[in-house]
Amino acid sequence: MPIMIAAHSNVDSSNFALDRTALFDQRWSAHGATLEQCLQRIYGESQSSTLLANMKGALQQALLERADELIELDRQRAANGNWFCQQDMLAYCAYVDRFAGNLNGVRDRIPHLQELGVRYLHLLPFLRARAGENDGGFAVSSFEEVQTELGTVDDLRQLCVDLRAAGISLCSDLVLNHVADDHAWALAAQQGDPDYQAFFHIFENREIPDRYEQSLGQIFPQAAPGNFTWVPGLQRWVWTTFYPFQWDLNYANPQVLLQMVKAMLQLANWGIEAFRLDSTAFLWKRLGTNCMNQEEAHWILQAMRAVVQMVCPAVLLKAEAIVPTADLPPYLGDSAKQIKECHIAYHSSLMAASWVALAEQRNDALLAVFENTPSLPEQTTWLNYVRCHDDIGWNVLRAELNRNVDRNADETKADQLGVKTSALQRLQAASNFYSEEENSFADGRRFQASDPTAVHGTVGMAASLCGVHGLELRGNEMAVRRLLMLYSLAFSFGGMPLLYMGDELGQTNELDYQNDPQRRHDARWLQRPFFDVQAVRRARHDDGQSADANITVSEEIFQNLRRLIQQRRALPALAAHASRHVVNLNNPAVLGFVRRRSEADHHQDVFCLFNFSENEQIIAAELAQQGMRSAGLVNSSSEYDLQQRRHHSLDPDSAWYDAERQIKIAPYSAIWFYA
Ligand code: OTU
Repeated sequence: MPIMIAAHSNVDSSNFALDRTALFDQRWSAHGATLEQCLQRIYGESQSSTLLANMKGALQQALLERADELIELDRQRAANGNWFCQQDMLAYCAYVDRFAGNLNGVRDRIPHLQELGVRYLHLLPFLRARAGENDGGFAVSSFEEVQTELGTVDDLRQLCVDLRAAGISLCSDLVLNHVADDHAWALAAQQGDPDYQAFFHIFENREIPDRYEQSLGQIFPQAAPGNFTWVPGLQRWVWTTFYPFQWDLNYANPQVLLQMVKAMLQLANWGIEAFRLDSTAFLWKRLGTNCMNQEEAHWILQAMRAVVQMVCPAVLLKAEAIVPTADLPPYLGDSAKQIKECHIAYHSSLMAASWVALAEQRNDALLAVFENTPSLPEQTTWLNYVRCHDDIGWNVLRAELNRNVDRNADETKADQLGVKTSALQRLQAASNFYSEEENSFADGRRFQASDPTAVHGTVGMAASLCGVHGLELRGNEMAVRRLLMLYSLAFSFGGMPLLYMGDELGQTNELDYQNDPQRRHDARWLQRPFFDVQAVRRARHDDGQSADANITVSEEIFQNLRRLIQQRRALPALAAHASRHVVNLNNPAVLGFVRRRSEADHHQDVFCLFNFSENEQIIAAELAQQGMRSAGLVNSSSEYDLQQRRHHSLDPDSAWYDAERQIKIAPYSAIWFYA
């Protein structure tokens, strides 16, 4: 249920300051020591005590300024810490201008979000960005202003209120790693202010940059090669991991963390309920490493979490760390060590592996990711997605697929699975499959590759990568099944699934960016289309067309996704923390797993099956039973109650046949069995 907040809460204003002071003291005694410890680790004893004192002041101030209704929200969420881990959680992601023109336009789209069952809305960067090229808003010029074309701070606050009333939490990007070269800090640095020069990594000559470069990767090797930029105004080199106009912040300077914490708290007090912490892996630089996932980066995030606990415990932190599965768990903290970090983390290797599985018509890339995905710490969740505004980066899977080859050292077995090729070759093949291969259904493009041995990323809307061409369903049936199957996996794996704007309508690639000199070098714009209002009208039959007029791709996808989301909401075993057990079905094209909510009540289990191949697959009941037994889901002598279960399928041709005792799964289809 959405949390409803009364417009006026009845806090006695005379006691207000006193209450807040007491509240702060109480929270400081619970979390102040954690913050202190993080700061000490990052900055050492002497620097950290001044920072701690300054931060404490900023926190107290922010708590005093926090609106009563948000304090009430904090209280409710703190009492129900798993609120975002339930099976009714669904995220949606969009650019403000492309989705709805501006922030007020987003308010008008709330009914569309509600119709889908969305509970969490990530709007891509809407704060004031650099004039001209700005990496889709990821070059932030001010954390205190909204981009003029998108609206005002008041519009943003009103949007937060309206979304909250509709049970939707607004998520904002908080770009931690860098600011735009026209942010006030960067301008002051360019004017020679030493205090602000210390906000960045600035070098007199190439000596140190060259040493770092030896072990650094590259994000945009074609559009923005190298990690350092010569700034003529400074006559110095500046660290710029991403575009030359995005200056990396120097977190070794305690002032940087203090300013970013203040920026976050102001946004939280405007009503933002979640932060997507952009580029979290890159926050700390260490010579001789790739400067990703350093332990100091984790301490910074843990410090931010402690801050949230003290000022705005309703707020969620989401780590955007596009890293191999093995490097991901620390971003969610560690229950055994009582470390809290982010609440949510993008599961990018799961996303990439599901596209590999679709290309290869084989489940083993996914199995490797499943195996390496640890169970979630309390009150945390994965962000499971099919597509987002960035490229699909295949290289996160390299370690996993290599290991997979080793695991199948037995030659015959490896042959059977076809996994003898190296990880690099497999990923190269997947990348080619989605971008240039002639005899592939996919219509994507290559994105820049980071080094000669790395695999090119892939860009394109999900529907295009699945092979959708044109508006009518006829001829696109297989493509639609592929898209729905991938979403079905994101909905059932366990975590918060994310719908990327346009996918609910099967929107395809948009080529207009090629005519825009500010965007044409960045092919990610291929998958950042304008919301197709006509397609929604058609999908909902709002356009006066009768339901039996030619069915469109949009209608088929929209209606099926809605059904899937509704079904998911009714299945508690699909919540993030229910356990997941892979069931071996002895069929490399079929992925099967059981989600189990309670050891005591198997009745609530959901058995999920996915057919990644272009051919129908048949699973004999006996085989499914064997798989259940060897996964330990029932004991060796008992039967799993498959017959008595209902099933939800995206395809009428997929079904359970009692007489034949077999499950038939149509090509590129998913089935959920539930009681
Ligand atoms: C993030 O991206 C954002 O999602 C991108 O849109 C921005 O361009 C970038 O930061 C800079 O702010 O590695 O973990 O397509 O996957 O740049 C941070 C490449 C990132 C992105 C990558 C990503």
